[in-house]
Amino acid sequence: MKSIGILGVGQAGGNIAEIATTLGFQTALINTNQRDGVVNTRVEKKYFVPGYNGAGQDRSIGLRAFQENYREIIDFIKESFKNIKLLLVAFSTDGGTGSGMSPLIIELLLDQLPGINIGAIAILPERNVLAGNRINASECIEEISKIKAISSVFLVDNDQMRKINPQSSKHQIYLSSNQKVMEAINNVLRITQKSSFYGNFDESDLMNILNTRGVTIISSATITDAKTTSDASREIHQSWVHSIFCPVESTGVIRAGLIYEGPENLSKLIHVPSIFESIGEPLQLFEGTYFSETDPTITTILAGFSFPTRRLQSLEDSLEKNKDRLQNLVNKELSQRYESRVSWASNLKANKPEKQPGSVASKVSKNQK
Ligand SMILES: Nc1nc2c(ncn2[C@@H]2O[C@H](COP(=O)(O)OP(=O)(O)OP(=O)(O)O)[C@@H](O)[C@H]2O)c(=O)[nH]1
Ligand SMILES: [Mg+2]
Repeated sequence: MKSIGILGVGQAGGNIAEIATTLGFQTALINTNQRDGVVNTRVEKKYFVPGYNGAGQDRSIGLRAFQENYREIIDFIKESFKNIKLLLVAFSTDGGTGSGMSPLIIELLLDQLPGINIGAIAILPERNVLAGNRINASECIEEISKIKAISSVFLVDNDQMRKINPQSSKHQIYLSSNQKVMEAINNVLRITQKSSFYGNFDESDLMNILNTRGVTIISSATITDAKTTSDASREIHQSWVHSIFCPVESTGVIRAGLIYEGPENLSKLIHVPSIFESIGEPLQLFEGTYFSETDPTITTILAGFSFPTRRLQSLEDSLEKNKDRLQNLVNKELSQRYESRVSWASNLKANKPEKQPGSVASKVSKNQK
């Protein structure tokens, strides 16, 4: 039984829970819209907030739906997960349901599920989304970043897939983002099940890293072509830039994992100081070394980063730039009227003479010859 559970909230969250189910995670989903949730057929445990039909990208509706039903929802979550150590709440930051209710769900779960750590898989929208989505994402991230006892926050960046596949449909971007994030988490859990003579990376190591408060990324680099330690370090740095998560922007990793899988002779290319040169050495490093005849792969888990200011500001920039135009749109919504130029013409409609009252019988008899 896997020790990490996935709770999907809203449509994107439900889609991530769907993939997590296929990988063998315990999962559940919550939505305000039954029609969104029923398509996630593999997720067995589902809660649809009664009396709602989606939140229509309105975070306050998502929040209200949770506030009105929080006892039932918390009970549903408690019953859905057994013997897990970490629960990751998955949601998009720019819709209404997941973005609106997830920060409060996480806060309450931290109180209500003692002994289980709570983290987040929060999806950031692509760069071309419109103002309403940007506002939602900024508000949501701000709320998440203020939760005191939260564990790892995985910031899944839909823009990362868009950069690789500029021509893809939204649906393809979503599907591959969902797959990649769950595969990354599944991969590090898989490693904790292996054993090695030369250094095990076990489940407590992983949990130690993932329970770090702040932003976490996981990435893997294949170093088949590396000849020197600096080649290998460069491959690792590239994997941080191209992962499914918001790229690392600053120094300040707190706990990290470094796992080598592959032929014995290439493991000597791992050089810790040069790997961490650009982001600073962490407080704690957990290493694992597993020799096999597979392609040489280095998986890194970096936890405890600050929220990526540059990426988040790129979401906010276009709001700032369009501040007046957006303000005008809202004012117009309230004030707009249409004034007809031909109101004088209403007088042209002559009144018909008043109807003469009279019985049907008298009219019929008048017309009889
Ligand atoms: N990675 C990923 N992103 C998704 C997926 N579905 C939607 N998104 C993102 O989420 C945003 C829409 O949010 P939803 O999750 O549909 O919203 P919701 O939480 O269901 O809230 P409402 O629909 O407003 O009730 C989109 O703009 C995308 O950024 C998905 O399956 N994967
Ligand atoms: Mg929805």
